[in-house]
Amino acid sequence: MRLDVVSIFPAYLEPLRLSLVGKGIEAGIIELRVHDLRDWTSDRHRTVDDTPYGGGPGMVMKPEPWGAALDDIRSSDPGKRPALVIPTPSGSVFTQRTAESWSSDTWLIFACGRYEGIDARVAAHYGERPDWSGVREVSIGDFVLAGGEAAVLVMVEALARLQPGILGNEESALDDSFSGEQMGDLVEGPVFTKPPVWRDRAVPEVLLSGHHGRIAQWRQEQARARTAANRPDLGEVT
Ligand code: JBZ
Repeated sequence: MRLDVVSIFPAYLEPLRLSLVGKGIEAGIIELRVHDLRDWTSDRHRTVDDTPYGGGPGMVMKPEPWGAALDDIRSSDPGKRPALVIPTPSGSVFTQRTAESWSSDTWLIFACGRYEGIDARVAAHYGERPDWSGVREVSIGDFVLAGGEAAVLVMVEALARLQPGILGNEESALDDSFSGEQMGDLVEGPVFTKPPVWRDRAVPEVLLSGHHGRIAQWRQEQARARTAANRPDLGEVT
């Protein structure tokens, strides 16, 4: 899977070279290219923003650097059609279902907005380009970020761990909270490791019992209790 990220803060994306995503890059499963939008400006001040038409607070990202950057990056592989991903608080919510659906895409180009966002003609234009595979405006949740970079870190990690060969343990991707049908729509319960007693707290005895049926039942009860307490929105727990 090829991933390109365009940002005015390319250093923000450096953490993607670490840990699980970094392993995927080193293994050749993920090809990550990060670009500085200012490389596609032509004025002395490398300007990427301007005042909003119609008035209002803040600044808006100019369309020309975006058009030049996206056309250039797209032309680096005429053999496949990329989708343009634009993180924005007004987009649809990116969920585990979204990650699953995107995980088999061959090429995603992420456009990180700053200020009040990107001139809307950029999304409109690439949405009509036959050599692109559509525009996806997404938000990672109901809070406001200062720009799209942190959202891209989140989305790329969610996509990377779904790539075949990245997790190592193919089971753990399926077992996690939200991952799918495994436990119904429940979050995971508590986990424990050695030592068996720590600061007077013992590991629940059922987990030491070796009785796999009782352990599975206990874990499901714990998951239900946690879901009811922390995530009542996930639907009635029976
Ligand atoms: C997001 C201007 O760029 C932004 C600003 C806020 C923001 C995003 C992009 S993406 N918030 C979110 O996913 O919540």
